[in-house]
Amino acid sequence: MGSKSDWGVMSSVSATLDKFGIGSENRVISAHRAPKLLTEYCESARNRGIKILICGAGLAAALPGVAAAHTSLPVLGVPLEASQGLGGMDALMAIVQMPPGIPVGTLAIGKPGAINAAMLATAILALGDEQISTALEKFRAEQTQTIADMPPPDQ
Ligand code: RP5
Repeated sequence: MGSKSDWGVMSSVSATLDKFGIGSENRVISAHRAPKLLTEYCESARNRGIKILICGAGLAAALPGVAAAHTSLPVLGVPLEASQGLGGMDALMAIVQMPPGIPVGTLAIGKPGAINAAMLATAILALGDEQISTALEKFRAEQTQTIADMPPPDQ
């Protein structure tokens, strides 16, 4: 994430991955404030065994795009609502409009996007991992059952 101030939302990423037994590391690395650190991190990620990068940032959110420029690993971007910003639309526009050839899978603004970035990463990893695939299918079936079991609202 681009700042420690993003953690309130981005903590949902590792919390969601934990449910599927997927390990993760959480780092604050700003594309604008620590560009060299970001380059080093992204360039070494694959050799350290990292499979997917999930980047959350607010304001002029360059983090996911610059990360994608430095690695061919899948990069998922979560636009965040920063306190001095434009409600997250600023970050959404910055993250979603990548030039062709350098993709960032862009999720929804804020917590729903953070959770779904982890869910999407889980689905990608499930393609090559039976245990994760089974855990994901179980989660989806239970989620569906929760909706089916939901009592109708009082009229
Ligand atoms: C972005 O600027 C960060 O991702 C954060 O959402 C926003 C504000 O950062 P702070 O001023 O709170 O550190 O780079």
